[in-house]
Amino acid sequence: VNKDNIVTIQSQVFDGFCGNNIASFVLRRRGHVPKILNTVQYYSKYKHCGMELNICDMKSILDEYILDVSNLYGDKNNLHFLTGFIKTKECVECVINTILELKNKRINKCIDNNVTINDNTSSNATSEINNEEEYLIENIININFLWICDPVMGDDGKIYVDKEIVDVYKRYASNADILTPNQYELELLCDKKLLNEKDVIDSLSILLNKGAKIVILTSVKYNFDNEHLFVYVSFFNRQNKMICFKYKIKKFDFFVCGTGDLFSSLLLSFIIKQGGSILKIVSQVLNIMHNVIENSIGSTELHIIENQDIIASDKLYGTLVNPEPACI
Ligand code: PXL
Repeated sequence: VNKDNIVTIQSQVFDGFCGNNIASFVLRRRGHVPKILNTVQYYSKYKHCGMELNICDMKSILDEYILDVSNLYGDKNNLHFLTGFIKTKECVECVINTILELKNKRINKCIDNNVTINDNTSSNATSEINNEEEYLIENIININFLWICDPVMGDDGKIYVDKEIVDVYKRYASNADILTPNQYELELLCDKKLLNEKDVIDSLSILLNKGAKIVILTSVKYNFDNEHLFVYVSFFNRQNKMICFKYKIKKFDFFVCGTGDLFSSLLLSFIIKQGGSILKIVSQVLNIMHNVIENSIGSTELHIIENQDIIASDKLYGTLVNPEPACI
């Protein structure tokens, strides 16, 4: 039985690298055995011609998976979901319902069997918690059942999925353990332009208050700094205080879709294989991203295959960008 049960639900393209063409390679190259559901089969990320999985076909695959999960895998196996590009409202709803149904089943089973699950909502006021401990991913989310939701909707002011999906994510995305919006997606989720750090913190705080356990803004650029991008990681600590750190990243002249997909698949792998401080994990993911992007400059595609050894590695290449506290 495969203990490391990853399901990745994203787009597939004939030519190039985005969605599952990135996630399946990254996850497999890093030693995982993901189950792969392709939500669309397009020509490329630039030419969305081809086909979309219809709701009946998607439902029949996910229903079969739910049966297998309950019959074959039992309750001891970990379940990890990574969701990205889904084109239609019906399919997004189907995916979210499936994940939440499995999550509720798992929680009820744990209660029935009197198993203690990692309940991160109860704060232990008497214990002294140092900073190191409050950044441990195991203390923020339940690693045994994990949903990383990349609410893929668009980039740079342009939507590339059905517009009704915005409302679905507004209502349900905060059920995710980890949300990884880009700048435009966070603006859509919170109906707020991100012009400065206060706007970012306010928006992240809205999603955390709605129930998301960790929200990572995968990049934002400010008008007053043309040289850098900023990445933000936010969560509540056990005292229900919002923690927010930022990473200041050198901005490359490279605007190719797929960087978000590389981020989310690396993030999932590092969480499962390594765990520990979420701040360190994001530093490591950003270190790999930096190198892959730098080695892809001049191309219209991320050089995923050419950089496979960097992608597979747990080592650092070049300098690590350290997080600094954001001003809450
Ligand atoms: O990287 C997001 C993404 C995923 N899948 C498809 C895309 C894009 C962005 O353009 O076109 C098919």
